[in-house]
Amino acid sequence: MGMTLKDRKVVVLTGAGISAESGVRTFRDNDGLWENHRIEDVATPEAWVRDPSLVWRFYQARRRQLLEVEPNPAHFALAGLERKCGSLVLITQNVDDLHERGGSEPVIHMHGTLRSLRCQETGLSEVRMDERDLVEDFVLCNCCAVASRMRPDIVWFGEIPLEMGVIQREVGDCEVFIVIGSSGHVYPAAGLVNLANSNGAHTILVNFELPINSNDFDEVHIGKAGEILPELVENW
Ligand code: BV8
Repeated sequence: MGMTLKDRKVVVLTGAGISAESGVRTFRDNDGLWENHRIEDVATPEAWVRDPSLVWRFYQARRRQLLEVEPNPAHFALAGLERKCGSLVLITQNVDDLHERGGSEPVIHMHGTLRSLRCQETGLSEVRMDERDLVEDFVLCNCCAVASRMRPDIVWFGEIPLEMGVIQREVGDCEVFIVIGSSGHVYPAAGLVNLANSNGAHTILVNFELPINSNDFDEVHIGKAGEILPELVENW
């Protein structure tokens, strides 16, 4: 079964599926709806201008949920894999902090993070997870003379993902590229497997079901990440 990852240069990309067993909803649960809104319609700069309180409610609910969820065996298995490989770069599309809490360090959050908020005037991000930061009202920045409304520190649809330079360099230069828990719908994340293939990397997918880009992978393991990843990591 495949190569051992010892002494290999490994890049891992995770999606919502790796946090599913922690109780964090994936984007495709409930057909990708939240309060009957398509998430693509709520997670956009236009929605933030059009109906800021709707968008704020969506993110405050998910930020508050961070206080109630725990990493699952898949997060811990990944932290264990870091110790086995020559080098491991972890990139996530997820905005929760479960990789960090599962022992992974550092984590590249290409779509931002729920724990921090961003000042719209200065662009400064700050972790804001105290009770007073998790309320229905908007939260104001500490960095401007006249405090301004902070926005979720999230890459919305239509916005440019973070750290794309680092990501393209690492994916373009790795020996093994592993995708865990992603439906392969959202670009540019979903296209990274093609970059890995073009540089001759061995590409592995771990997912609950066959995603639309499953043909792009050399090796596919279907199952719940919390159940099958620990065993896969044992054998890697
Ligand atoms: C960009 C933060 C240009 C939000 C996210 C029209 C206008 C503007 C843009 C576009 C457009 N049409 C298309 C685009 C591009 C767009 C895009 O791809 N849209 C899609 C909908 C078609 N992309 C963008 O806008 C991106 N920006 O293109 O800028 C650019 C690009 C490159 C360089 C320069 C400029 C920005 C995209 C980022 C959007 N923000 N997140 C938030 O979290 O609130 S994306 C968001 O959705 C998540 O972060 C995640 O990335 C994505 C959902 O994907 P998944 O993680 O895969 O989750 P999903 O639920 O879909 O799948 C879960 C999978 O897990 C399933 O397969 C399931 O079977 C599996 N699973 C479930 N349980 C388990 C499991 N697997 C294992 N174990 C389990 N237990």
